[in-house]
Amino acid sequence: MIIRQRPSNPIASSEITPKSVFDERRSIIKALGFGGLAATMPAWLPDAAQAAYRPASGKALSGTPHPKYNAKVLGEDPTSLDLVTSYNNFYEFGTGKGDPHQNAGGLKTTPWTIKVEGAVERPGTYDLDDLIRAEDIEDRVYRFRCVEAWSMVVPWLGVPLAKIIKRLGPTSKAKYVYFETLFDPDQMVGQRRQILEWPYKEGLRIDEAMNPLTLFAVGVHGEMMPNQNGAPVRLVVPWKYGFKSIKSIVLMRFTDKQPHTSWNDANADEYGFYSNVNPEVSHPRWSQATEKKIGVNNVFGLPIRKPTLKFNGYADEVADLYAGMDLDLNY
Ligand SMILES: Nc1nc2c(c(=O)[nH]1)N[C@H]1C(S)=C(S)[C@@H](COP(=O)(O)O)O[C@H]1N2
Ligand SMILES: [Mo]
Repeated sequence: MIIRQRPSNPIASSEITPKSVFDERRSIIKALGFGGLAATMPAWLPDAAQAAYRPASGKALSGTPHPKYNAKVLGEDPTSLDLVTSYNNFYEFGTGKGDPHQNAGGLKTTPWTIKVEGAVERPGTYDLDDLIRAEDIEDRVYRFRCVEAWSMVVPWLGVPLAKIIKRLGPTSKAKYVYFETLFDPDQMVGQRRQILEWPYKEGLRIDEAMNPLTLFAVGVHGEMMPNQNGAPVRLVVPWKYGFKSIKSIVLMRFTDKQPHTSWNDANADEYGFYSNVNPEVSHPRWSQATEKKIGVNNVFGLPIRKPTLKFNGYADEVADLYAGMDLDLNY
């Protein structure tokens, strides 16, 4: 459902309507199968039979297993849920790897709205539950490579971002998509300090955003996305360094110019806009040729390193996006 906004009132109706009334109205709209905007966006609104994607508490979240992006084809075991949820980067909750696990528990993720604006036919403030269709959720195991030269293997649950973007109808001016994370220092203790310029900002070229690999992820390891991993929805862009995979998204803006991004703004020499995983281009302070596999130790109990793959092993799927570009310059 789209929550219409009057230009003079930037507050979503979910915030000014008592919650019980809001929920009731939502279910009536769902039961009727239209929301007043049906005429302009028939392919968008959920039909009456559609189940909310969020399962009842305690129930597992499931997705269609991907024929190619699974552990067997990858030949690597997924990193344990325990490690995926306790070794994190989420500066809104502190800069230590254990801080998000410690500090993100209280983040309120229901209801959750995402504002869609810019060069798009159907702008508005969408309830996340209406952006995500349960039947579109896929189960995909991806390599995940942080710019700090460590990596994991993660079984995500999510919807290809292209499906969502297509329904929103980007116009010919939509050359890039810009994303923002929630800004709420009351809930996000890390935002009380100016570690980065908040809110966290990221962006993709529209063809990168529409690439079939790019996921709008809502779960991991068969569970709803844990707060420390970017609940309720975060990007997963597996051929790019981890920081491109922005967490807890509240805004998507379609633009004709390359958007600002947090890490590029903070230090453009070290973090480029593209940030494709590339063993041939060193970070100014360390090599990117190898990576430490988190949770995988040798017989001496020491972490195993392995060579980093170009585009994190996804070159077949994405190398064409950068044909003719100098990847030393466009790092
Ligand atoms: N909003 C926000 N998104 C973020 C970050 C962050 O600090 N804030 N860290 C990024 C970095 S550097 C990495 S490696 C991944 C980590 O994802 P994970 O904790 O789920 O492994 O999230 C990325 N997304
Ligand atoms: Mo990272």
